[in-house]
Amino acid sequence: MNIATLPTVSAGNLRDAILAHLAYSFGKSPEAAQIEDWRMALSYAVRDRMVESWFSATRRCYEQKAKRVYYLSMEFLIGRLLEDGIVNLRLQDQAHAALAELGLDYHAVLADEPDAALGNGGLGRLAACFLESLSTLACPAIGYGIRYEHGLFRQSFRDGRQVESPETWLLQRHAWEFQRPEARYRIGFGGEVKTAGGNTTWTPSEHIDAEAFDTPIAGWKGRWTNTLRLWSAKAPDPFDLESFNRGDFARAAAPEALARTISRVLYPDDTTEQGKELRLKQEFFFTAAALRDILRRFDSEYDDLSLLPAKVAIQLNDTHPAVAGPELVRILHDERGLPFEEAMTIARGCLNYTNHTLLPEALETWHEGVFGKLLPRHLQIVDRIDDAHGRANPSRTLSMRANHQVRMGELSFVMANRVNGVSALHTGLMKDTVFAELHRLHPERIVNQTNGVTPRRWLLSCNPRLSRLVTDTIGDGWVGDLEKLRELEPHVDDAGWRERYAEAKRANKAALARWMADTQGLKVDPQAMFDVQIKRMHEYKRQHLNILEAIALWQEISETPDAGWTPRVKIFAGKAAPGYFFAKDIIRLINDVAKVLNADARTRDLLQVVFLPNYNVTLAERLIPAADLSEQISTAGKEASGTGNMKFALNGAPTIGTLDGANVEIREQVGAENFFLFGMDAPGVMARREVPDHARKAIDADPRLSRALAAVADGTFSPDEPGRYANVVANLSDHDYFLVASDFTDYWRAQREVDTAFADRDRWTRMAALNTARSGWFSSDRTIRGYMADIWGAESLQLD
Ligand code: NBG
Repeated sequence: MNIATLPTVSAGNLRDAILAHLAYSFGKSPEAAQIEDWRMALSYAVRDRMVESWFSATRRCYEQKAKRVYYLSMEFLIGRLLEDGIVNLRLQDQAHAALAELGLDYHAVLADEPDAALGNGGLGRLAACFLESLSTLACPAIGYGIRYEHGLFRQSFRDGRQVESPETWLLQRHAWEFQRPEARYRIGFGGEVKTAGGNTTWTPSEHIDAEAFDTPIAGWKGRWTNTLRLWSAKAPDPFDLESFNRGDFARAAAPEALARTISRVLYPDDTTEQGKELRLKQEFFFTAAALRDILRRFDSEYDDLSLLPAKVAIQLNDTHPAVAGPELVRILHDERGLPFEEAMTIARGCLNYTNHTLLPEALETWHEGVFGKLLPRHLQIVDRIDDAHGRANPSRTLSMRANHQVRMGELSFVMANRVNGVSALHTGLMKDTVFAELHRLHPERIVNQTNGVTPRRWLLSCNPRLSRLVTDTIGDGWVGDLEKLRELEPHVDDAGWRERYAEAKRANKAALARWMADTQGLKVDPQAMFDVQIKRMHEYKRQHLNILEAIALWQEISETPDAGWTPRVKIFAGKAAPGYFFAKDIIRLINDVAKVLNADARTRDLLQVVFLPNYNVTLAERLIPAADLSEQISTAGKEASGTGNMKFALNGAPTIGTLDGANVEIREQVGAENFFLFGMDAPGVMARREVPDHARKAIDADPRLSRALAAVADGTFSPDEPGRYANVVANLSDHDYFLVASDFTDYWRAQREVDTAFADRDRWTRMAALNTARSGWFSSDRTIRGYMADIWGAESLQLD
């Protein structure tokens, strides 16, 4: 069949396509089909519609000899894809109708899809938003990552404690990937390096094959489709027949099992030493496979390697793919015979690096023992790169090879054409702190690209009620050009329009309350303020500041229940890395506090606390449209950007937050009067840390804080084990690196301002609506345009 002749989609032919796939792709009759079969059949029918633009995009790239962008990332937190596809192809009405004709509920079918949790948090979700924007902008691009069999662990609670179990998204059938057995590369590890006659050769001692799985990513209106290519690890010789014939079945199967470990699990961040070597293997595995693939494609079009920087832009998403530097130099020098300096120059012309955190513990380093054992040739090349850089910059004092470590941040910086931060504040701090010296040597290299989020997922599809109102008001041009939301501003003055805006939020809240009742057995009042903090659990994000404020509020409400309090439901969600015990204590504390507060008949109509398990993209899509207040309360200087903050503002939840990450730019955009600012700024934080006993002083100065901490310490929330939180209390009283105590008083003040503002519902609706109208700048389309112009030198290809 000529795919170009697929008819335009009506509900009728979508229904026929679903039935055809049900029969011919899955061998099921409608009578026998389970929900998963229907979901797969619908997905295939939708996927068919992407293939045409996928082929034409590829063709266009080759015809125009376009520069391609390659986004290398350990994580792509793509979540569910079916609705994304339906929305971007604008098949919602047809899909609803087709399923209805088949006697099926649209939402139930969509909800059957597993949430592909192939990331920890913001870094991975950003990569997923970027892929969608790259397609929307018709920028030729491929995302490269790992096809983890087990994504981020599944979280549940037992007695309030986090329990982890394996994520098994691939146990269900996955509709979106195309296996590419022909795209398979052999990746080496270990072994030895020999130099003879001026040539160096690396002979690895171990090999693992990387096999490609491609997922099409359709942009808005389905006009352009790029590829997400994920690598799966396979043994070169899957089966040892000799052992099998001897009856040693375990040994016979061992090569495959061993190889597969490489793509088996996504590492939770912030964990400790265990698995370090395996993680380095993962990093090299996917990076090396991506580079081979990139060069194969380049070789098929060009025969002059000096053209590489003009045709290839590689983005290193954090330092995880930093071995791309030495690996590309190795290929160009050892395998292709270019002089070392030239190999370095070409590699540097292609590579760019995004830094996503300044937290010292998150800046990757590898001990030279491990690095040299797995990648002996690369260690030599790193040293040569470092020498060359040192010679070219004699005033340099730093090296990428300090204390027997290989420092991936420095390596990435030195090997990059451009280095970018992810918000204005973060980029400034990069220049002043971790990369101060490199910035002095290369003042043109660091650029800022403030993060963004895709409006297709984070407004159009997750919040249909608000989207409908926006489209009714200003037309649907905002979906592809989010800055158009500004056109809503004049309507904010119209009381009737504000009522419609408020109605959308009320309906979203009622839906969330129903869902919480049905699935979690929780009863919450949808009239109350929904105050939401959802993100990975980390001390710098300060979920403990939030729960301490809840405790203090509860204590105060108990004393004066009739003081006109604004009813609130505090909603938390987030996973703690399994080895991060302090963060796990905070989860347990929040659950313990929730138990006591929610059982208190005197206060529970005014204050409730809820911790929803297993935070993921799907849960975020459910919570954000129903939020009234967005908690973005990190210690200033620690949150590189945040992207949840943007999603909340866009969906009409004003922020209570510090001057950190992209909060700063959100406040500029939405207006200071529509943002609840509190706390120290980044310089204030640094100064405060120098004050001896800063935590004690803050606690002594604030009776509310002292009383809240005392309740945690005396077992009010853990009567069966009063000392359970001794460690948390000690940390906050003595050390308090993240300045929870020092920011508490101002946080309390800002929260009471929130109460007052929320009590005047019309005022609140105005603030919320202005947040929506002024968040257009946070589209990832704007961010990607910035990368294309300032980092990649890539162009949008003409769309018909
Ligand atoms: C995270 C930051 C966030 C930021 C995302 C995306 C890492 C290492 N960093 O603030 O903590 O929004 O990256 O840039 O996950």
